[in-house]
Amino acid sequence: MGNRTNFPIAIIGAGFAGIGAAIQLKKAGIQSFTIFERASEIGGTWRDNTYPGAACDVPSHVYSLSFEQNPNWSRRYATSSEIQEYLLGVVDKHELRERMRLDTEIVEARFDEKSGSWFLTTNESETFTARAVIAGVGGLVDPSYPNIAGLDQFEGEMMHTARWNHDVDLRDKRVAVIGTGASAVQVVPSIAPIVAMLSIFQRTPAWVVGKFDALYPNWLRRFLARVPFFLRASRFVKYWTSELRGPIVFFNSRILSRIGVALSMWNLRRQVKDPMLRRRLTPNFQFGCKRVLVSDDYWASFERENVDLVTDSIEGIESKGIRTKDGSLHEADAIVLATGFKLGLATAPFPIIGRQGRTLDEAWAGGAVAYKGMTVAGFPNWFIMMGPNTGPGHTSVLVYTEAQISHALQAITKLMAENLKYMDIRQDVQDRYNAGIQKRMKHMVWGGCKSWYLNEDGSNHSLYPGFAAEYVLRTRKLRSEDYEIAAL
Ligand code: N01
Repeated sequence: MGNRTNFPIAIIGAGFAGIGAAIQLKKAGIQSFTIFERASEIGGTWRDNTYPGAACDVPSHVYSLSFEQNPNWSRRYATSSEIQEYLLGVVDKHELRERMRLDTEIVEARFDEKSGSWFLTTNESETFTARAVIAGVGGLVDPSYPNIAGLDQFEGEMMHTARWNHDVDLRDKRVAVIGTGASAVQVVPSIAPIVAMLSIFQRTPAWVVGKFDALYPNWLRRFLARVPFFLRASRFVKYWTSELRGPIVFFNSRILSRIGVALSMWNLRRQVKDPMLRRRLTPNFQFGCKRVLVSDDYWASFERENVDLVTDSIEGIESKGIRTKDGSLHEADAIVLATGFKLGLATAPFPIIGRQGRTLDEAWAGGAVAYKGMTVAGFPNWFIMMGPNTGPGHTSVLVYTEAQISHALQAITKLMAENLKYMDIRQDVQDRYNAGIQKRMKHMVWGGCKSWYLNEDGSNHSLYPGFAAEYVLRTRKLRSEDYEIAAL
């Protein structure tokens, strides 16, 4: 292989994607990488989301790195802190800390065509040069604060689920939760038993299916540690179970949707006795159109005396609470914003300036597009993790991420081995790929309602329209002919 030390690689972000990429680079014998992380600790989503009840909604045997399987998950769906511990352990095991620059935010990246290098500028105005960049900055990172009048007028405590303030004690307080998405279904049942009063402001009810979470007994964990074959088998089974259920979640098929609706309605009936309440909690959009939620106790929370479902729309926030359009003031001591995230994968995380001075935001003005979700024409040697149209609606995102890591690694290995200046995906190849993705999108269920999956114009640049296995097959082999290649 070419000169390994003269090929500096920047990994941006120390979440699952960045850590996974670093491990695989190391395993391939490539040591010349630096991980840049804007926060003071690694972990991404699992460092940031510490609200009560925060956990994975994909079984942990699949929601972990296939090359770092963990026999010790304490339960089927690990909590946020357990996942963070797992990531910390993996970082230590692979001695990644020495390659890490924490508290270092990349604020600009500029490609220099002459040298085939990216110049990365940090928030401290330092500049780093990288021959290749693996951008693992995450897709759902920065909290989305709702555009509600008077948000800053509230005199009580206010916090977003993704920025939980653990100094605030909610015990015996009147708490309002705005939002009923994946974060809300976890936080609501966790705080309902301890607060005096919980008002949940629902704009759109969600389809929720059973989670069937369970603790893994010690003997099983010991067994899985001793016989890794069964750990791999467990992952295999859980992965294929989610894949095979995929069509119910993503295809625009009335028949398949009915299966999902039946599962969800069963879940609602077993948790809520009151038919009136059930009606108010029942969605009126097609199953799968928004992310299907997973919980055994979210709906049951509404049966509690101290929990109130508010379906009147919000007029504004005042010093003492939330005013709804019917004129009522719902007084609260604390407001929890379970209002989701800004969609990071559809825009450049910071100014990224490629060939001929074109920015990534300019390239994505009509919607975020990347070949196989990873490479963008005009931005050579830049590999996006969890990029456009690579999100799953039905299984572990890490299956896609690992495919991306492997693809980037193949390209980087080629660049190094053949002493190339750069590999730039051909515009025609990228256009053809995207046309195929958008054509398939028409058969998917996501166009029928409003969700974070969609851009303002209704186009979908976030999810992958198909099975994870198909994506993995499609990305398995680097097709050099798809790239414009320049020698040094
Ligand atoms: O956010 P969301 P989330 N007034 O965008 C409501 C991942 N995740 O944090 O549906 C009133 O889903 C909004 O209402 P509506 C997962 O990929 C994973 O819950 O737009 N309400 C909605 O109910 C997930 O999809 C895990 O009408 C307002 C809610 O806020 C993604 O993160 C766990 C409002 C936002 O729901 C986001 O989930 C948690 C307003 N002005 C999250 N603005 C895992 O377990 C917004 N809403 C892996």
